[in-house]
Amino acid sequence: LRQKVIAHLTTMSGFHRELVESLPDQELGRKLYDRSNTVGAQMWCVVGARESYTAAIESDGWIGFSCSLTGSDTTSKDRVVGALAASESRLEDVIGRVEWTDTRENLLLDLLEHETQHQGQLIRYLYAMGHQFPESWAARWALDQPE
Ligand code: NI
Repeated sequence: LRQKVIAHLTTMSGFHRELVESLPDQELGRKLYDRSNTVGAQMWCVVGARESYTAAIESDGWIGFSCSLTGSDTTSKDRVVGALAASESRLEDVIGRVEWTDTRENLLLDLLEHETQHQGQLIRYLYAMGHQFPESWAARWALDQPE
């Protein structure tokens, strides 16, 4: 099962980056409605969780949340794409070389759940904003593309 979780995470590791790459720059600052956060803030949480879970897996235990993106970075497409790409590589490196323990396997599952729940949220954002989904998203989640 662990190998399957790793395979699923590796397959979807570029999904969030592909989504940001597909959007016009100004869309990172957009909210779904007045009480929602922005697309960029969604990505801040994805990057921070990925970086923090990667560090936790490496340390064999949770060592706290931190994110390399600042609040103002979340409106910069280049910075968000860069942080997503760097966190993808770092995750792949760490999960490819650690000795697996129960703690590490639980962290791996937590990360998979976190990535997936943000994909669910972002699907709603894109429908509301009327943008096309990257092909990876449309295929994985059987999405109808907006007109
Ligand atoms: Ni989150």
